[in-house]
Amino acid sequence: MAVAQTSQTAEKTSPATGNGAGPNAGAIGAGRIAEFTKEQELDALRHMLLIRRFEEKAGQMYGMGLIGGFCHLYIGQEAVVTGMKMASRQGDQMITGYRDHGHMLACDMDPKGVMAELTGRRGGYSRGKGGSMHMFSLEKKFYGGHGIVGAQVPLGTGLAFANKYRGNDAVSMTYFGDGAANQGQVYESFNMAELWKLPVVFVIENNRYAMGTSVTRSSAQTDFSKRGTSFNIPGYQVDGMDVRAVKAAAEDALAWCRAGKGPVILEMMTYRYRGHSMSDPAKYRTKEEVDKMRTEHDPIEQVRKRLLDKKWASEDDLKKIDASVRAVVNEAAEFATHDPEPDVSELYTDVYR
Ligand SMILES: Cc1ncc(C[n+]2csc(CCOP(=O)(O)OP(=O)(O)O)c2C)c(N)n1
Ligand SMILES: [Mg+2]
Repeated sequence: MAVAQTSQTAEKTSPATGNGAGPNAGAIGAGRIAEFTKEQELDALRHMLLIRRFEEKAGQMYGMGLIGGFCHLYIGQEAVVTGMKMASRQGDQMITGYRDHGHMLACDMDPKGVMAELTGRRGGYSRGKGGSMHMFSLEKKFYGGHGIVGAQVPLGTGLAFANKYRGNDAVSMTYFGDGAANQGQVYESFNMAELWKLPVVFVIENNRYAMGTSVTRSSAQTDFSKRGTSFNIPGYQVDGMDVRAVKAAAEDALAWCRAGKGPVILEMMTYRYRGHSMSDPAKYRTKEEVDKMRTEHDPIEQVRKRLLDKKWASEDDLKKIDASVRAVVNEAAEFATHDPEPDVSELYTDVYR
């Protein structure tokens, strides 16, 4: 299957070494690597660039004191959510933790509404009262935005239960980190998901660190694709820096779920370039480690290079795409800076008791 194939590629290109494919390698279809057309490469580039530029701008605005509270940037991990989304269908749901801006943008949520939520303004997705970690869009099938590590995993499993109950053919894409993968509630969810054959793809974004703790310091089993073994959930390691590998794996995993075969685990081997949150000086890793990832595995650079090599785009074309993405982000930042804060009378609205 695509994932088993990509795990071989991943040995050369992936940021982390793994043990290859998961426990049931080969169970989900034949070997296949997603070759992108020109349009698909350009689509992936635009989506990943939007996330990158949005996050860079959010980092700047945080530095200017415009964003209060927590702010966890997704820079470096863009290929994961982009490849997953490219393979998904309308109606599929997405749920994740607090490193969530990229997921919202991938769900086509309005960058203005996301940025305005970061700055606590009325036009934000939670009317300026939720902030970076707490945004939702029923319309775009994005279910948050959760600050409690791992809390989204039972919720994402619940979305899958609802899909099965309603017979609507949708799949829940439930994302969590390597740190969250050590939470007890994750395994209760795995058990129910397999027992009831729920349509959920558990996407473990292994960016090698949970706050300042590396996976090798915190995890007895660092091959997260194997975490479902005792529940009979198939799991695969995927090069999460290559959007084509992610899309191929996602297609197979989503098809498996839609065929009623139950959950799948995709361990995305990825990396975050910035600190855990804006207040993290990242002293637990070397500058060389980060630089190596940026120069050798950057997900956006990989697409840019392929486009140039195949002569599907010129440097000038790529500059134009970047400029158009920057314009969207600047407009969002402008809105988020000038939109008014919520009125004091809103203090007790939208509060559930
Ligand atoms: C239940 C709970 N315990 C601890 C924390 C504090 N905390 C916030 S993020 C985090 C690390 C999680 O790392 P990981 O799951 O790898 O996700 P990443 O930040 O790398 O995306 C911790 C321990 C929390 N928010 N909730
Ligand atoms: Mg992590």
